[in-house]
Amino acid sequence: MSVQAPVMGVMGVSGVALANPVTVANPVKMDAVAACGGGIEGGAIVSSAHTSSGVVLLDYADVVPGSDARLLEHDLSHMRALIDSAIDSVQSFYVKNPTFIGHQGKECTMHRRVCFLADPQDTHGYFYSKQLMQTTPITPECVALMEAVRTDFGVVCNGMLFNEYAPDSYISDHRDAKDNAHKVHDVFAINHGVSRVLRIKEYDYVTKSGCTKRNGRWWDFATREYTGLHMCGSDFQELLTHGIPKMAATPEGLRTSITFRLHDKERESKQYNSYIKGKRKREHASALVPDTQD
Ligand SMILES: O=C(O)CCC(=O)C(=O)O
Repeated sequence: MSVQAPVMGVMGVSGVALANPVTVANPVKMDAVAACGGGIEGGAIVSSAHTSSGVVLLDYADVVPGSDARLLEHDLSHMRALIDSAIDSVQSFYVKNPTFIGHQGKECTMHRRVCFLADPQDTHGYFYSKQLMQTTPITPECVALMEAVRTDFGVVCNGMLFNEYAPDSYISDHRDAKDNAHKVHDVFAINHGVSRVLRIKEYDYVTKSGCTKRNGRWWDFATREYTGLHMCGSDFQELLTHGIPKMAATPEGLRTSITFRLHDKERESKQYNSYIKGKRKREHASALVPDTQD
């Protein structure tokens, strides 16, 4: 059994059938969700099912037949020590609230601490919003954890992105790049620390972002410490966004996520060249700004 079958409604802007407007739960009652291990859809807790490869939290084929997008949850309690030491090993590499120049020259901030580890021979770094996060060479503790993730869950990966969230930190709805850097579209995330909400939304092709309550569906899941969340399927990153929103009542304490992806320097070359071009353009533009100081 997977998530409850939705009531199908109007055709959405994306061309896929969307459900009738859903009323999304107000601040999720974390305890209730964590206790059942399920998600909240339109305010109702949906069921989850155990499979040999984890618990199916969301099977999007129930919404859009033919889709292979699924969200699975895995118990990682046997990896506690590995997870703890990997997180300890990266503490000095974090960058806090990095800023970058985004769309139309707007200064944007990433509201969290982040670092990216991989072998620089495998990748130029982590690409996001036309930016590049430099690669920190991978620590032995991270190598050990990555090896365990590969062996136990068959996740093909060579890079680890750490996101650390304080109570007021968040990551906006987004889709992960599904070409260039990531040959395999699956993203495997480890949860550590306090429970936060992972929000999955249908992608709205008009606004190029997650849907609203009126034109699509969304699901909230409580992240649980020492579990892995596996966003898998060839169309997951095409049809769905994910984010960690700031809620009205976010628990005190830190949450860290470690996401594992496969990076490929050769496939990144187009993205890298366009990043370098953009960087040169920005540097050139700022060199032309007159110095107004005495
Ligand atoms: O913190 C998380 O679980 C999500 C991180 C994320 O969205 C990402 O790395 O793309």
